[in-house]
Amino acid sequence: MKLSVSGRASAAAVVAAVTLLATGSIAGAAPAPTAGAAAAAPDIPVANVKAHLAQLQSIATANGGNRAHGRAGYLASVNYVKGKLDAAGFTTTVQQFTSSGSTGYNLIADWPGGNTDQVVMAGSHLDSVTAGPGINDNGSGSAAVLETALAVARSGYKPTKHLRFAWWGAEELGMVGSRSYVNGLSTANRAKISGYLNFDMIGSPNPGYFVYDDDPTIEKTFKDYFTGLGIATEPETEGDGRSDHAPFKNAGVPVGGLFSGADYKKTSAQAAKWGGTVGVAFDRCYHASCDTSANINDTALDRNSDAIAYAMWALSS
Ligand code: DTR
Ligand code: CA
Ligand code: ZN
Ligand code: ZN
Repeated sequence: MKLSVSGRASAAAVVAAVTLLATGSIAGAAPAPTAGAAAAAPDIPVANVKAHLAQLQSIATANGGNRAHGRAGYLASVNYVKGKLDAAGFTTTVQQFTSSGSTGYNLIADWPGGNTDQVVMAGSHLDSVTAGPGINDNGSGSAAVLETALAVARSGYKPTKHLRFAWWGAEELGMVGSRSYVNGLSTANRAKISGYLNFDMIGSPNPGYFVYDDDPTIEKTFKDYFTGLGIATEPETEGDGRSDHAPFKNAGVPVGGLFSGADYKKTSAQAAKWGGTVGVAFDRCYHASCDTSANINDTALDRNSDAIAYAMWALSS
């Protein structure tokens, strides 16, 4: 079922809280990936990811300078992403919820095919803070997940497991959209989600390479990718409970993800392995008006985008 969400009038026409036929998780560690499929993952063109970021920047500029929950810039962001996915053959669903008196929207995109009793999900929050356009936080994750989904369509990938992609609303208000989604899943549907991969800030201008250490199988999948690039990673330790993987983890779904750093400062040991500037925050524009298209490190964005594709192929084969 395709829903177009554009403009307040049509948003009113959107059926509130469309019941998702999503499927659930298998408790315990995610199933081990097969190496062969990972080798088949395509390169994600960083130019394409940057083009999505340019669109999100334009949307913010045209809508009061932000893409925050309850503001026109957020709904315009949802419509942009949905339009690309609909054109590529995804089955999209818009889930509505209310937070702080405003209507919020999650965008869910299912790639037709694969075993729907085993669902591999990738997600990111699409909303910004009100202070700025939120290009690194979290246009970066949203654009990379979008381009990975489009790469699935371009390649005609037929995964063994079912692929689902999600863009969450109102994360900045406390993971409201993702919690609404997880709470709306039946126990059975939740038990079919074999893993949820979260991408929130993956293009920080003074980047680090952090891998979520919640699930060993998912963590190893990402670490193997970066080992192949000769890049040492660190466990992500500051984000527990601070992004959209938290509702999934609390519901027993294996989770993982990538992070390039926020307002913490890069140490000399980290600069020795990753480059960049010692004593400066990974993202000096975190939650600020300067989180614009200029607030992105292209190399980190490229590497993390490619890692998303690698993991989605490896975990769904
Ligand atoms: N992206 C931030 C939340 C956040 C802060 N540190 C981490 C580490 C890992 C994931 C997310 C975060 C926000 O949306 O405000
Ligand atoms: Ca790439
Ligand atoms: Zn934020
Ligand atoms: Zn964020």
